[in-house]
Amino acid sequence: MEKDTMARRLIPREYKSDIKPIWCPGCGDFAVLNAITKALAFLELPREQAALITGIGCSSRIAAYTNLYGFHGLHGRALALAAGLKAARKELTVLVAGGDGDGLSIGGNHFIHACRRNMDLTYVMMDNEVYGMTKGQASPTTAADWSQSKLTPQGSGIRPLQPASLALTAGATFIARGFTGDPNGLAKILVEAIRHPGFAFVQALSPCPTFRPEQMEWKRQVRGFELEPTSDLSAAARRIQTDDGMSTGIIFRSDYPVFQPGSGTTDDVAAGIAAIESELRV
Ligand SMILES: Cc1ncc(C[n+]2csc(CCOP(=O)(O)OP(=O)(O)O)c2C)c(N)n1
Ligand code: SF4
Repeated sequence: MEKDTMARRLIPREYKSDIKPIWCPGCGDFAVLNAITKALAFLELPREQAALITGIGCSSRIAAYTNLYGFHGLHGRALALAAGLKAARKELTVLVAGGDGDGLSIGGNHFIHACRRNMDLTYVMMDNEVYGMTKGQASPTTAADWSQSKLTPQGSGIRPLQPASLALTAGATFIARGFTGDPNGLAKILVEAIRHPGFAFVQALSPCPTFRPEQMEWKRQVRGFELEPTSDLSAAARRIQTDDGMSTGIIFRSDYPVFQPGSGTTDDVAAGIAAIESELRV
């Protein structure tokens, strides 16, 4: 990759690739792409100093739509790959992205351990409360009574997971919720998440107009920037549990030692590969 270092400041569009997104019109994921590129431009991050690692799903296609280093990995394995990359290349800013299915179903175990390990990664979960790519099945964040999927015509009957709550319990040191209907607010959150030393989890409420058209109402339900960060665990837990999941802002931020195996130089490629292998065995 040609070096941006010492070059002029880039504008958000210059962090996008030439590949045209194939997301459906109105998909919230467009706004996540815009928010990420805005945040990178604000931080003046040279493209060759950042990587975007994703799993599989509509949302995970985002890696191809930026011109950062990237890897469109396996379903649910983005965090494992990212941990290995960060172990080997400490100097890279490593972003990770995917859907609620990718991160909480098949990738749920990796999510828990990424939170407790506290490596310096920024993880954006595009939460549309559905499996979009596979045509609209219930995900771990889908309400128990959502009955529009042919697989669960009477609803799944299973309580949804609250991603922020899981992240807090598992030890994430930065937890935020943004909304694609407020791309500037989401970009601000991402700036803080990338700056945060340690594992930063950002739940991006990202509507799927194709399989969850009712989510177009979120723009009337989501409240902007109500949350100011607390570093108090029990206050954060109370905040998450007493909220309807529609407040946005930084919920929790705390200092905790960052886990960085090895010296993080390119000599540590073996350490990176070992980290990926051990993650994939979890
Ligand atoms: C190992 C494996 N299991 C299942 C699948 C099928 N699959 C592809 S994407 C997906 C879920 C997508 O949902 P989500 O992660 O929420 O992303 P979205 O498409 O909604 O953005 C599933 C189950 C797969 N590709 N690989
Ligand atoms: S199916 Fe849903 S999540 Fe996938 S691209 Fe279309 S609107 Fe977006």
